[in-house]
Amino acid sequence: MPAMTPKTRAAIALAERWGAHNYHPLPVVITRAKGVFVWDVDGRRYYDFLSAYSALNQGHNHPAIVAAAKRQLGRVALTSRAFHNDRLGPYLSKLCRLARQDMALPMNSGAEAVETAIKAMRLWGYRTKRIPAGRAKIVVCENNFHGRTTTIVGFSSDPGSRDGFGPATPGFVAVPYGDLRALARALGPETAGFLVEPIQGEAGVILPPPGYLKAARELCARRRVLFCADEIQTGLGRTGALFACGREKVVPDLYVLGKALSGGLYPVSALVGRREVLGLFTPGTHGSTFGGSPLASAIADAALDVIVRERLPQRSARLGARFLARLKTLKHSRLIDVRGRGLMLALEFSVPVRPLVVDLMRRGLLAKDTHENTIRFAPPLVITERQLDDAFARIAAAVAAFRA
Ligand code: IF1
Repeated sequence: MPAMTPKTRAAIALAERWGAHNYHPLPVVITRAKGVFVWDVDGRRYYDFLSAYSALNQGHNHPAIVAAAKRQLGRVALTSRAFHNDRLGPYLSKLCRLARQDMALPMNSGAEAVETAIKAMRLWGYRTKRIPAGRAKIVVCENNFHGRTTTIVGFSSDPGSRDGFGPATPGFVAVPYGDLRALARALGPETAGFLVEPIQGEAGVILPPPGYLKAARELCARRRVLFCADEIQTGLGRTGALFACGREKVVPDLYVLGKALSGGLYPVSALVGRREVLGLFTPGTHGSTFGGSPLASAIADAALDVIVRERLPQRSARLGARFLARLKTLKHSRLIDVRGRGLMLALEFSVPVRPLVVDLMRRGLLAKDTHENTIRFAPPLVITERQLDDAFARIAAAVAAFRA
């Protein structure tokens, strides 16, 4: 560990004393941010190569999103859905047009939107597919990450996420990620939906075999099973397209979105999809106090505008290809894989990378290890070529100095 300054040490000690220890953060205390940079309490600047797990695709405190939020705070922040508000309609119509879908249901956190997707798929299963009451199944993938609620962790294959929180909600079947034959075997008359990440994030930036998503989508259509893409992390430009599904010309029945939907200013998530599914919700069957609030709607509306106006998916594709090519030039005896799509990239080593992560922090770049041996790089998509090259130089120096 690098020597901590008194300011940093005191800030960490206070949070550790009063906060539950459900995280193991890097020993850096951030006090402000702008674009691709954050500053700690001692005034040191860092590149943010985590982007709050892709919630900051538009960069920290994007001026257009901050302005929209301030404008809305001067008017009305929250109405509840017991009344209409004048910001929800414009936002949802923009979101649906962009996603080329019929309807959206606004929620707050990613996990809540995944829960909404599960309810929607079950409802469709009973009402439309006529699955006998209480029998609906949802097929998920091994090594998935969809959030932290009791139902979601119940179908996780990660003991750290799942164990100690049972009993698990029934009705989920897991198949290996990327395995079409296993998926074909798992889909049956009682299957309502297939929930999948187009690229598995938490599992370590795992790309499915080429053609998998397309074939899985077609298989679901043939078997009358809903195809639901969790694009909370991969969506909204991160992987070099508006949606990772789009890179494979796949149009799901349902998208789950979150994170960058607000550009990081506020928790905003949504389930976006076909009327045949979302149209089944009726008053009283689902909801949220804050979901679709005027403030959330104004922020998300502006966050979507930034993605389109600044052509962030195209930027991510171009800069991601450049960055991946550079990462592939790195030589290290313990480096076993370099992979990614757009600006969602990873280096996999055969040894734990925490020392590399800590060294990168010393060199002014924040990134995070996942599954011990993999380091993930996901800068804000607004990063410039020069910044990316400067960041690469720091990564190259840290990798060269990395003694496992
Ligand atoms: C944490 C990972 C990322 C997600 C997908 C749903 C959610 C997430 C595909 C839930 C959230 C997060 C949450 C964060 C760590 C993180 C993560 F390392 F676990 F895998 F991004 F890479 N679907 N991902 O990635 O969204 O309810 O959190 O808004 O600390 O748990 P949420």
